[in-house]
Amino acid sequence: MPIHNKQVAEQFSRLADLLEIQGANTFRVRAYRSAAQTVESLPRDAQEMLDDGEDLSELPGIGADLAGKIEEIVKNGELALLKETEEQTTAELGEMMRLPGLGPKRVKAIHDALGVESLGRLKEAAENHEVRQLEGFGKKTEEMILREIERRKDHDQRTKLSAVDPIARSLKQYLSGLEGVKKVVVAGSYRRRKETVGDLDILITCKNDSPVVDRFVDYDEIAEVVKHGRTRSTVILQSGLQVDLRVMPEVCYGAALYYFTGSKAHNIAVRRIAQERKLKINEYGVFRGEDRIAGATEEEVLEQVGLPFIPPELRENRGEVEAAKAGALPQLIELGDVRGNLHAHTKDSDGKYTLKQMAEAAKQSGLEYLAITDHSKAVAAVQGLDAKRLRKQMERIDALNDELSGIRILKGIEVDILEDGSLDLDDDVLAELDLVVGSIHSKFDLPKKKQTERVIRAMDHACFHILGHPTGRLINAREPYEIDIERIMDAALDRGCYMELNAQPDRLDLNDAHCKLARERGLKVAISTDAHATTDLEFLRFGIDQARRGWLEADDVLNTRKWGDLKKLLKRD
Ligand code: DGT
Ligand code: CA
Ligand code: CA
Ligand code: ZN
Repeated sequence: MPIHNKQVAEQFSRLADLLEIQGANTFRVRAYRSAAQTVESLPRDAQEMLDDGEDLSELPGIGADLAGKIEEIVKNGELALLKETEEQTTAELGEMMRLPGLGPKRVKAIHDALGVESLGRLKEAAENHEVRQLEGFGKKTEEMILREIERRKDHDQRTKLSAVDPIARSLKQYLSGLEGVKKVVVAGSYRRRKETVGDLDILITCKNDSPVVDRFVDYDEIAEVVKHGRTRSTVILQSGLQVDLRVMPEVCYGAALYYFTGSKAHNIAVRRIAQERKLKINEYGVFRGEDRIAGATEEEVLEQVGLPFIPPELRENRGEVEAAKAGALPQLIELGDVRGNLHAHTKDSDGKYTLKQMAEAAKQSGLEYLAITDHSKAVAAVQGLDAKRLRKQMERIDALNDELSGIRILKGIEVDILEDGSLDLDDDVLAELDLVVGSIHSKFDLPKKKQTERVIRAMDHACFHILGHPTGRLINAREPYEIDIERIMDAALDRGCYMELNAQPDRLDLNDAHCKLARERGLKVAISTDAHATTDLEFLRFGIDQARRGWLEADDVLNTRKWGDLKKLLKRD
């Protein structure tokens, strides 16, 4: 049975949680946690890599032992050590620990004092104000627990796009191989490339009477069959993801694809236009009275309602229907438009590869330039660079540029924006760099006005270029900090600064709506992978997905330019 990276990563991070609760050695805990991250960010399924004979122990932070464990999970579906550890710990304690603000120590304290062993019981205990009686706990913690339990419920139901990708690919491959199947397409939010996906909506066309639905429910990754009809079915996969499958006649394919791609709000807006033309539009076609006048392709469906093709990423009823009507749809950016990457880490801070390895990987992936932007000294946990080490790195980059051809390495930094808006390095060293990305990595909880002014003050520095991951959110894990993003955009525009769309699939920060706001102001965006490993350079495609959802054209994006042209844009007066 295929095991996807998401499942491998989940087993490692669960193991780390449980070991932590047991008070295991922190290095061991950290090793499993980092292995989870590494596996989750692999561009291909570990299973596939093993099938191709690749040596997983060559991955950063994965030694022989961890590589063996990955193989064990892929082969057996589970890790014996995890099972053992689960039996030693109460299962839900691990879940409780994942609530932000409740570390292993606090979970242990609640468990020991109140006998709480499940999230349900924890919720009760918080509601009955039992938690605040404990030493070191207060009303605030209780409220936080209740809030986080609520929030988790929402998150558990939506899966990050990056985790859905390999699952959808496998399923599509399976379905395409079934006898009689003609077309297989994943519609819904997945096709719109939304950052998280609620469920997969799959459309199939096939030869008459092919038993496709019966074959679908045989798929070996299915955990539960919820519905099984003749032309439709709903199942839950092992990964927890729900799949809705529909078999449609070929003549309706375009109409069905259009309908099930959504979004619902977009469909409703288009239906209104159809009604003005005295037409009816649904998943079977476009109808004038009883006559079906379109349905086989999306293009002909849209043509009948007087609209050009609208890229799926735009279909959110955020103005795309009006723009289509007016012939004013954006010419969306594509992966091939990108020439360089403006945020990457090396071993000098928390990256996993050397400067040279990163440079070669960037060249390999076809980039013309790569900015090395390691952390600055305030991020002490990863040994961020001080001026002295940064200058040394700059010398090494100069030497590397002399040595390498076909790629230019830019001298950069991801400098910390300190609490008062000053930068973590002096202006004189910052001025020697090609590129300064400034980011917040501390004091996430300042009041909105303070947080906003902190960032604006940072942009006052004449050497500041790009605001890194501008809202700090982590999808399904951390809310954005309170910040007035529109005010910051205006300030950036005033000062000749820019914003990042961080393409890490956990971040995607700016989000789609923010990108659209930036474009409307004429503020340019950098789509950067924030690569911590060579394989992370592939995150670019998630950034492109989000940028397209945000209406961005190639010209709206800084790093579609040749370095010579970009350099001029970075010059501040
Ligand atoms: P998700 O699954 O929550 O990430 O989001 P979607 O957009 O995939 O939503 P889903 O799976 O509920 O439905 C798939 C598509 O089917 C949706 O995007 C539009 C279409 N659809 C579903 N319900 C309705 C409806 O009541 N009216 C219309 N016009 N379209 C609908
Ligand atoms: Ca869906
Ligand atoms: Ca659905
Ligand atoms: Zn950062």
